[in-house]
Amino acid sequence: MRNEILEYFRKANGQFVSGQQISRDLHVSRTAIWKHINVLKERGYIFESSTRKGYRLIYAPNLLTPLEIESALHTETFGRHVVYLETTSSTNDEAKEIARKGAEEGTIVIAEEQTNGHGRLTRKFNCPFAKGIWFSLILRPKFFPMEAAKCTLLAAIGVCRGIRRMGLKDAGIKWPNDILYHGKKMVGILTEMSASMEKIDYIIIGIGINTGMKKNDFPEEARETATSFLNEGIDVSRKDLLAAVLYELEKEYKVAQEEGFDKVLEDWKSLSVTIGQEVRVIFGDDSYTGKAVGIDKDGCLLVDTGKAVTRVLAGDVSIRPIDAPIPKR
Ligand code: BT5
Repeated sequence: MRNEILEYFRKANGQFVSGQQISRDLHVSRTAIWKHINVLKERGYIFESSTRKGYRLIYAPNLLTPLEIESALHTETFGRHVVYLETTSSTNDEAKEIARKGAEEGTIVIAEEQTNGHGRLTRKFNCPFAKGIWFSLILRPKFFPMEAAKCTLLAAIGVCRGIRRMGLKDAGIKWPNDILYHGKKMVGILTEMSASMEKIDYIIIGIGINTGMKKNDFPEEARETATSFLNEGIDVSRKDLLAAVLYELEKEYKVAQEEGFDKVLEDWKSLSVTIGQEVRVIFGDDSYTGKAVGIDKDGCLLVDTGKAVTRVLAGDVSIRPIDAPIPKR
């Protein structure tokens, strides 16, 4: 209902509308409207009210309602269906739920706030209200299940290009799933899949991009290693950023389908900040060091330890010695 009320005010184009009129057109009580308007005010919307004329919307904050998203989109299918939630535990969980029920490819679930955003394993990902873009994209690719891991690579390319377009020209990909800016984590990506042996049912690509995060919004262990657009001096429009990311994601997804993964790997390498660096590979309690020399056709990182070249299928990689080289343009 709150979205409908907002849409109503937007259509009024800054003109006053009376509570009575809204109540009649939307079939809700005037008290309910008043309560919704108060919540919207708490969310940063500014209304002017007049006892004679009613209310008019004079300022809408930088939120990601379906209407805002639609006004910025330039994709064919990605983001054309939006499930918008002010708050949820995790958009990946919501997306799984609706994918199971048949939600179509390209649908996104987006939330202003996640109360239990997750990273890989059991790690948490902090997602406070409107301080980032927290969303999940549903894909139903024709790839074989064993190729699904490559969707993370594809997603990283799309997101990296999207955030470069919005001013962070030096953003680069750290294998396998982070986007760094000058060595600091700007984006986390979590890919999850449901598949049988022969066929992928759906893939959920969960993406968290830090826009207005300040130091204290990050978990303590990430305060020195994470960043946001705001931290980097850019007051980014969240809807334009989302639109740019979805556009680039859709483009790279087409590349994967039409030209195959060789081209995706090539694109990934051109945006990588991992290859060529001394790295530490951390896998559970074990770790070893070496030089990242490439990725193979399955998307595994190749690390030359001096004795052999190992294939890293999963795990964490930290880049030494400064865990943060400035990527080459
Ligand atoms: C990731 O995991 O980076 C994947 C994060 C994916 C989040 C999106 S948001 C939408 C969707 N819904 C979800 O529930 N998840 C996805 P990983 O590589 O495991 O990194 C997790 C680590 O990043 C944590 O242990 C923290 O140290 C750090 N961290 C937590 N919040 C952060 C933030 N906002 N920005 C940067 N780093 C953060």
